[in-house]
This record gives sequence, structure tokens and C-alpha cells, in this order.
Amino acid sequence: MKKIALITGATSGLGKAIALRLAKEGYDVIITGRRRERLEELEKEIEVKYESRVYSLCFDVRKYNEAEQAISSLPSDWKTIDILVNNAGLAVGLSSIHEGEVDDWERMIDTNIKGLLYMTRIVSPIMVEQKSGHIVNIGSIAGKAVYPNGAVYCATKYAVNALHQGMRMDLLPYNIRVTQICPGAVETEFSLVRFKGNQNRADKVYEGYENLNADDIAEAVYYAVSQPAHVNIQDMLVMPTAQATGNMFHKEEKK
Ligand code: NDP
Ligand code: 8X3
Repeated sequence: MKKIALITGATSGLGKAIALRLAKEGYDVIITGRRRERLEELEKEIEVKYESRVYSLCFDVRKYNEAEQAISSLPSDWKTIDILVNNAGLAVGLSSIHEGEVDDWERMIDTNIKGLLYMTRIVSPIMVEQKSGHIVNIGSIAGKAVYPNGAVYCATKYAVNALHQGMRMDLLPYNIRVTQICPGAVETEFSLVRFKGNQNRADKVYEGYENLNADDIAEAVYYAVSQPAHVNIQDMLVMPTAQATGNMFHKEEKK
């Protein structure tokens, strides 16, 4: 039987690329996000391109009850989830700690920490019962090194780093692999969301150097999940060649 992978935040960016890559490689995929029409489009794209089955779940990872109901609603032949990719997440705002907007902080904490925790709490018992599974947590360079004006986003990704290490330990007896993949700058809708729809500001993040693209991270996820059963890729930091840490880039001047 084909393996089933559930990817949170598959309506855009990394999640969409991971869903497409895993479907291409023969995994059945459960795609999730809040934007229903995007889920429908991706569902069609996967059905047209690949032999894999696809199933959409539209819900907000910040709402435990919604997430639990969504997973409970899966037909029995979709419930045996083999891979959970905890990808849904966001940065909102880029400002000094004394000027940050509390609502932005709540959104980041609720999505990146609590959403990831909720999904793990709901799906990991299925894996424990199966005595097999693989959880892939999408962390960040921001969870390894703090940068100015990004304290709260970085704190959420440091929390992901800690939760990742903890779940690796707690799930060790159950033959469940746990991988963290930490990207540097990837051009997705990430900066558009961070700058609240300001496309000019978002574009500037990716100027003057070659950023990663979502397919680079999908490749890393596929590498991790396709290893032999005795191999656990525990932590992977994937950076653009032109980026050393969160706020240190080698940018070429425009001629
Ligand atoms: P995008 O904005 O392109 O995609 C984010 C995805 O998360 C969307 O599919 C969105 O779906 C989903 N999402 C956000 N909030 C919620 C929510 N409350 N409930 C359900 N789904 C939600 O950004 P990326 O693809 O870049 O980001 C994916 C992950 O990668 C994030 O965890 C981010 O922190 C991390 N990351 C990104 C990097 C980058 O440079 N781009 C670098 C390092 C890590 P919808 O809006 O439909 O709900
Ligand atoms: C996103 C990457 O460097 O903008 O997690 O924080 S960065």
C-alpha cells in the first residue's frame, strides 16, 4: 500500500511544493490549509499530473477542535497517516520588541507553536498505534540564530526546535522518525505575509542574491522521508549559498 503523507499549509510555498513532490514520488497526500479554492486547485493539479490519491482538509491549525474534527472526518483508508509534515506557519511584522504589535505576536505564537503542537498531538497517537511513522517539522535558520526585529518569529522557531527535540525523545520507543528541516531564505508568500501584502517590501528581501526556492526544500523533505527505515535524518539546515545566517547575506549591487 502507498504511504500517506499529510502536509499542513499546502496552499502555498513550501507546503505546496512538498505535496507535489511527494505525490510525484508515489505518496498519497492529504493537503491542508485555510484557503479552500487553493486546495481545490492543487487537488486538480495532482490528479492530472500524478497517479497518487489526494484528499483536502480545509481548517485553521490554530483551532484545536477544527483540526481534530478534520482528522476524525478522514475516511478509514486515509486515517493511517505515515508522514506528518508540520509546515503551516508564518512571520507577521518585522519590528523592534518595544514597537511590535501584540496581535502579530499572537498570530505567530498560535500558528507556529500551538498549531504545530495541536497537529502533532492529534496525529502522533495514530503513529504510536501503528508503531511506525515520520514527523517532519519545518523549522528555520530563525530557530538557530536570532536576528534584530525578528525576536518573536525567531522565538517561535526556537520553540519548534525544542519541540522537535522533545518529540524525537518521546516517540523514540515507537519506531517513529522525527526530522527537522531548517531553511534559510526561500522565495514564497512568506515575505508578502510578513509585510502584510506590501509586495515592494517583500520583493526586496530576495534582491541581489539567489534565494532558495520551494522545490529545494521539497527535495530535502523527500530525501529525509525516502531514507531506509533505520536512518533518521534528525536536523537539516539548508541555506542559500549567499546567506550565512538569518540577517547576513552577500548581495551583489545592481549595475
Ligand atoms: P507561505 O506563506 O507561502 O505558506 C504558508 C502556508 O501556511 C500556507 O499554505 C498557509 O495556508 C499556511 N498557514 C498559515 N497559517 C495557517 C493557519 N492558521 N492554519 C492553516 N494553515 C496556515 O510561506 P512558506 O511556504 O515560506 O512557509 C512555510 C513554512 O516554512 C513556515 O513554517 C515558515 O515559517 C517556514 N520557513 C519559511 C522560510 C522562507 O524563507 N520562506 C524559511 C524558513 C522557514 P492558508 O493561508 O491557506 O491557511
Ligand atoms: C524564515 C527565514 O531568515 O527570514 O524562517 O527568518 S528568515
